Amino acid sequence: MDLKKSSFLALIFVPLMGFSQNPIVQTNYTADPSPMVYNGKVYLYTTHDEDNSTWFTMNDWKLYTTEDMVNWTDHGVILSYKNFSWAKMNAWAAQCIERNGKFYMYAPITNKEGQGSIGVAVADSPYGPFIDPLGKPLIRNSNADIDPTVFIDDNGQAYLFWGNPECYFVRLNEDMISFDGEIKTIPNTVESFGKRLGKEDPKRPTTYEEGPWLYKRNNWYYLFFAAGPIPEHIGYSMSKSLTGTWKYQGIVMPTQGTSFTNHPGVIDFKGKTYFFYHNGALPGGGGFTRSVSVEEMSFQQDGKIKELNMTEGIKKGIAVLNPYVKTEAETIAWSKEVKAMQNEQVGVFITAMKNDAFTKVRDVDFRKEGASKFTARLGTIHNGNVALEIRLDSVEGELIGKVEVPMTGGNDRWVLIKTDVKKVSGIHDLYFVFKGKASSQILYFDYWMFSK
Ligand code: FUB
Repeated sequence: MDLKKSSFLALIFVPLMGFSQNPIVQTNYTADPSPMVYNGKVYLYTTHDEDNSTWFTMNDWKLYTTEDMVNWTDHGVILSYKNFSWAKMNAWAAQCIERNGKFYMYAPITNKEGQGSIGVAVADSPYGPFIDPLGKPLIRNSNADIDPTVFIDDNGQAYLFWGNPECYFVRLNEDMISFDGEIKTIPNTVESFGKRLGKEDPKRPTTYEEGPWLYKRNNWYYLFFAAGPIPEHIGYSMSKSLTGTWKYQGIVMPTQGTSFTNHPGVIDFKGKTYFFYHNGALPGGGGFTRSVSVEEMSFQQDGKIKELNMTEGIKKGIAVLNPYVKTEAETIAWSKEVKAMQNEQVGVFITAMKNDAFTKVRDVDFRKEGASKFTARLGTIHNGNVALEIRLDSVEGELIGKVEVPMTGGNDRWVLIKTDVKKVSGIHDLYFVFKGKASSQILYFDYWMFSK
């Protein structure tokens, strides 16, 4: 990306107001979405912009999952650039893919010599732990070795595509940690990627910028990419073969919002196609404090894509949530003034940062028989006047229960509290509203469940 132009971004802003599902994570800044469907779940790997970043300050990758496309569970950091012995810094846009029960994460990192490189880390589970089996980069081709995307074709042949300002590709071997043959480049022609508008730049004759993503539908291959000039939009090309010839098709999502980069990720899940991207829509958000969002994508009869805008997000979930099993407090449809954190004692948990901070969980199915007890693991550093309210259907909706949280002394010390609640049945949106007089870190919340 051409960073000189980033200040232009201050000038544009698309407000996302009213009903909100986007950005899908509000408890941290996330970027560069890499969704993967596995065993009836969406695994969304993201990069992580550190709070208050004024540059790409990115140290690790995070994982979020959903089964209903509206409630997302935060699994915290699953890999850091520090897990690669040869890395100096930078955990940029990565992608994870499953093959024969193993999970391969392709990750662009700056090596100790300061060069762009792509590593691969392997795990037995989508949650990690991911281990670098090579002890060195998989790709060290040019300083443009960023934004890897991986694809396994129907015949089992895997490919890695990547790069800025050229789009490189190579065939991966079946072991997924080595490659076969030479690295090739997609011709950076107007036919492949469309003519770039704006000031002429011989290094960037087309709209291709970075962030490639591969997808296949009805025997058409799609190559989505972040397109220039800066600020980026998302464009796409189509081909009957992965190795080309690629033909530019136009814009998927125009430049919108306050991030000067964007980054595509596309999946099919339970009969629908979803398009993930990022913007700067969270409070404090911008080009270096980005947030991942998602839209439903649809196609014309000829396979072309209907242009998308950044919206408030997915209006209708595709499954209900069962409140009778332990549910993580970091399973959230929407939240305000809440941060996700993690430690050795409980893994990921949330912290309410202010009085009236809240989390919303959508489409909770209490069924006909209903619930009248509630259990939660909580903690606080404050003595008295700290509570969790349980409300239905809106942040000011019916109060069905209230848990007074006793002082535990820290987020490494917790208490499990079981309490009676007003009987609730049927499907509701559930709101946890956090009350306390302190100016920060009101309470810690790890998990909850209802019972009869
Ligand atoms: O997140 C760092 C860089 O910004 C990514 O590698 C690009 O795709 C852009 O999103």
